[in-house]
Amino acid sequence: MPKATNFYAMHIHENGDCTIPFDKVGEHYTRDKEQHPQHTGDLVPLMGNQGYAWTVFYDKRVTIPEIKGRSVIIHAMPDDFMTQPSGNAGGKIGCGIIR
Ligand SMILES: [Cu+2]
Ligand SMILES: [Zn+2]
Repeated sequence: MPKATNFYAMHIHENGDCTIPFDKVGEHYTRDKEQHPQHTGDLVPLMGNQGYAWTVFYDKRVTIPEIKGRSVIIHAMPDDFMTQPSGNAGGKIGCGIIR
């Protein structure tokens, strides 16, 4: 049986280029030179359920114009909300461009 629910780190990264293996997305998007997890693009964890996920949340950190054309990245592991520069969240397993 697969685990019912797993947590995956989710961030807005600087660049909207999802060319596999997602190594062109840059660092976590941040407006001011903050540290993780205070980057502008540090988001709530995604809860995966047997290969599927859906989420919705409020976030006052970002405005729509500043994130258009950037990317949302899902990582293989949870974000520890501590380790610099990106929360020790493992590899990038999903990428989408914000339009
Ligand atoms: Cu990330
Ligand atoms: Zn971050």
